[in-house]
Amino acid sequence: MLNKRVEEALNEQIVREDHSSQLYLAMASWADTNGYAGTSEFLYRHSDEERLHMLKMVRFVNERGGKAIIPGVEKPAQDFASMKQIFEEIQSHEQMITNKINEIVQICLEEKDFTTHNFMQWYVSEQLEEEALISKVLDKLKLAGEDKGALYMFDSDMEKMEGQQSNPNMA
Ligand code: OFO
Repeated sequence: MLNKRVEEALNEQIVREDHSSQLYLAMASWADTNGYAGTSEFLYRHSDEERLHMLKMVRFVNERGGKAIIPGVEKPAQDFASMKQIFEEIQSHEQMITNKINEIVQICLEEKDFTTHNFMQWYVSEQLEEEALISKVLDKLKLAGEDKGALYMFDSDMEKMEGQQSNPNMA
């Protein structure tokens, strides 16, 4: 059976992964309707990835004899001032997620749940990749500044920009 404290921590993380997916979907929709077609593709993909993170955790909790609680949909912000605001928000959101993932790893150690500790390492590496990716995007945005031509180039680059390299193994 899954340790109760670990199960609760994982269920709280399921809510956060779901919320991340919705938040990035709202950002994708904003970008799509504000002339940033390339960036919207990047954000749609990112939203899908977050949903996979949630599903991976749901399956794990259930496989280990716990019960995954499926959260309701919380309406995220719908309007953003600029691309810079979007990516700064993603950066601080992902930093918060990294802290939460680390807290779960700590709980696993305290409860001596080494199986979940092992499972969580995938999320630890994923966060490392995501934070590196977002800071790369922010560097590009800073270089572009307010220049319309540079922002146009940025947007078309984003369409091709890879998301996470690792594949969320659902098995
Ligand atoms: Fe980037 O948040 Fe999922 O893990």
